[in-house]
Amino acid sequence: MVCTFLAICSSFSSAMAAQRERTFIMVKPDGVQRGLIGEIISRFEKKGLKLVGMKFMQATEDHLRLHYADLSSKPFFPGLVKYMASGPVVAMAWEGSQAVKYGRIILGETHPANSAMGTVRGDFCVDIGRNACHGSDSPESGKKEIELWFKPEELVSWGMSTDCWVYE
Ligand code: DAT
Ligand code: MG
Repeated sequence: MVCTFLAICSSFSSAMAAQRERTFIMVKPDGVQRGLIGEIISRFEKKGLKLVGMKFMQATEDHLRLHYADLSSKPFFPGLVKYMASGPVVAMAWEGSQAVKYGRIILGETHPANSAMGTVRGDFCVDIGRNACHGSDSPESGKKEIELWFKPEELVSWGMSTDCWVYE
């Protein structure tokens, strides 16, 4: 029995490596202030995604201008950068099959009003400018954002023992 289980788990690991994707998830200053760190992390854990990087930090406005560079022409950009630098955030890298897509589903739509109950933004947020969390919108931005927020040595490659119960 134990041997069968180990065999399934070890045959899985090479298949899993091939479909690995990473997303950058952040608990924003309002999420931290409102005590939502544990709640948000918990939803990613329960989904079956794997945490590969995490830090509690206060980002500078310069760093956030880089993070949100694509939005620099938007009228809300200066306010967004100021608010994001106003308090600590939790920066995280999560890994798994379709991690970017699942991350966006867990967090909900950009505007909480369009977010289904059961999503973070649908359950806990009201205004678009206080939507508690960030999630990468494509595998490419996931890679770019993780490189912006983490040094390579801050990311951990590890085998999660439940992987063979999450992936077939
Ligand atoms: P998302 O965070 O869902 O990827 P986005 O990348 O378009 O959304 O925008 C980044 C953040 O900027 C978003 O989480 C909240 C803020 N934002 C977006 N549109 C806004 C608007 N029209 N007014 C105020 N803030 C806005
Ligand atoms: Mg975005």
